[in-house]
Amino acid sequence: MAFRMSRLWLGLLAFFWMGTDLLAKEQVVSSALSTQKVAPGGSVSITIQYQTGNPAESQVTGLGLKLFFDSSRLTFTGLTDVLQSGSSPGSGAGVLIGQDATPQDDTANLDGDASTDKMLGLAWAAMDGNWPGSGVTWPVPLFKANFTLAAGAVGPAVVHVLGTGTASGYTLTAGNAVIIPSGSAYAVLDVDHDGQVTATDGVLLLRRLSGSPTIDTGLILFQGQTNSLVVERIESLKAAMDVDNDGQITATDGVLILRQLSGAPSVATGLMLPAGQSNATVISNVEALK
Ligand SMILES: [Ca+2]
Ligand SMILES: [Ca+2]
Ligand SMILES: [Ca+2]
Repeated sequence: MAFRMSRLWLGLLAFFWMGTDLLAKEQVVSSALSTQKVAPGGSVSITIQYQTGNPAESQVTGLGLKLFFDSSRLTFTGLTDVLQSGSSPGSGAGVLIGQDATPQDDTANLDGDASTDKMLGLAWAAMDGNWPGSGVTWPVPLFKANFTLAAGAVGPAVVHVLGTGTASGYTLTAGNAVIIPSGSAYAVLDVDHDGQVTATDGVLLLRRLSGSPTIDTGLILFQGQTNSLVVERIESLKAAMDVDNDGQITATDGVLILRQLSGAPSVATGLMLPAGQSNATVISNVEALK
């Protein structure tokens, strides 16, 4: 069985690399609910869904991905509703070809986030290039990842998705899912801990996400707060701040957050959002952190 599986994997990789279409194309993986508040000790279910950036080119050779999570905050309880086959069930076209039975150690920190120490891989392939199959509803649910949030969890737990095998010529854009323990004393975006989420928090965040070590210049911080305390807090929370769902925490996220906290009518003006994201999805992501 192991031999058969490894041949399948090799075949899949070769198939992905054989393509000649070098146009930049996009496979997009996202969470149906990118931010959710959960009571510590409660169960969490994250639906991972999929679409292509260009709806006119929706059928591809497949997808391999890994899901990364923080096992100190999230206990993995299993996958449910895993997409097994696409258009031709049982014929070998558009099928799930591999799935880790249990989470593996992210020893090499493949997702670049030290807080996520475990990972789980899945892959689908269609030798006829017809995955996930016609007649599906977009975005296609790939699976539900189920967890229990640790009883003493403080601060957000982030789940990342990273592509391990995209269709030839395609790049993968994958957003994060963020689980916030409900009942926290401070909102995630209240980075100066004055008890309110205001434009000042947005300024502090944008400065830090732009790489600045000194972020309180010209601002009066709340009693007991210092530049280094706020910087440290932002560093510990920033994995939750990918509000444009492009899988990276950048100054763009800072700009979007600051605009929303300043009451701007359109937060995304002049910025390029990833496929599937809009002004409304960004606003919803920012509001979920308040
Ligand atoms: Ca990691
Ligand atoms: Ca504040
Ligand atoms: Ca981002």
